Amino acid sequence: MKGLFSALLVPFDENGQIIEQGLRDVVRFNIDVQQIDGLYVNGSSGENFLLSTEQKKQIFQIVSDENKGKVKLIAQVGSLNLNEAIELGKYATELGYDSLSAVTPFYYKFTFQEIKAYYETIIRETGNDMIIYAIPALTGVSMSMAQFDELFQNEKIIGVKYTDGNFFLLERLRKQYPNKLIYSGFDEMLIYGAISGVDGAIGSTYNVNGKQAKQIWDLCQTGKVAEAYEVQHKTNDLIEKILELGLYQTLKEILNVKGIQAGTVKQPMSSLDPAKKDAVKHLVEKYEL
Ligand code: SI3
Repeated sequence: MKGLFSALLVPFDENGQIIEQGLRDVVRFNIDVQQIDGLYVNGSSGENFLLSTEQKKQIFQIVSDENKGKVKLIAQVGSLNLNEAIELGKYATELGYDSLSAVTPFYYKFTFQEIKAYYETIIRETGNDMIIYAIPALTGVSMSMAQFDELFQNEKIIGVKYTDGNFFLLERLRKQYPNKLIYSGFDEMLIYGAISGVDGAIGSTYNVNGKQAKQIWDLCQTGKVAEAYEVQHKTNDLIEKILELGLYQTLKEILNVKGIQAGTVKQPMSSLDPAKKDAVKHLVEKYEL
């Protein structure tokens, strides 16, 4: 369960339907070309929170079928509807997903005891392992060290996908929990996670730039931090452009340029402005994606 995981992009057509062949091709591209170690399925990058339960299941099934046991699979099943989270968790577990993950419940100001009960319920009902998905910037849920301490007492909670820039807390977690899996979530901060001793990273841009991310990762593992930093600089030039053009729209357009039918994003997100297509093509050439 260590290494680089792509937070899988999902191709949608103009009507918001999953493009099955496109999805299969994105999975293959990640495994064969980007050489990632695993896939994080139905996360933010999969536009999960815009999908129906049936679509989420369809994605879990197609990805598992196309993967054929090649790389590790993590199923993000978190939902404000706990019944849905359980249903998805059971489904992904039956399909053989290596672990579940669930975003901290958001929108309502849940108490920590409610958040803890949410994780315990999914674990009890599915019997699978759980990786907490902590992304305070989007959920508004910032957990303290004491709260992580309480959650990590449960041995089925095997780790955290840590999408945050609080490296003090990350360091405290790493020291206190050498046996829990910690995944760095922000691709533009990969080097800081890697030198802090995380077990891996999960990110959207690895779908198109996994090889370069792997260089940063490998250089850090062998203590070549200055060299890793050079690659991170180049990577962040690219990520900066991607964020300017529109994150998921641009990542999908990059795949489209590479000949993969990655479709578009799901409404209410808006499709890439056609005037930006040339800029995306330029990125593919300039960064040799
Ligand atoms: O699917 C997912 O859950 C993610 O991709 C999470 C991941 O942390 C990404 N965050 C979001 C909100 O997309 C990052 O990979 C992010 O896209 C990247 O660092 C660019 O900011």
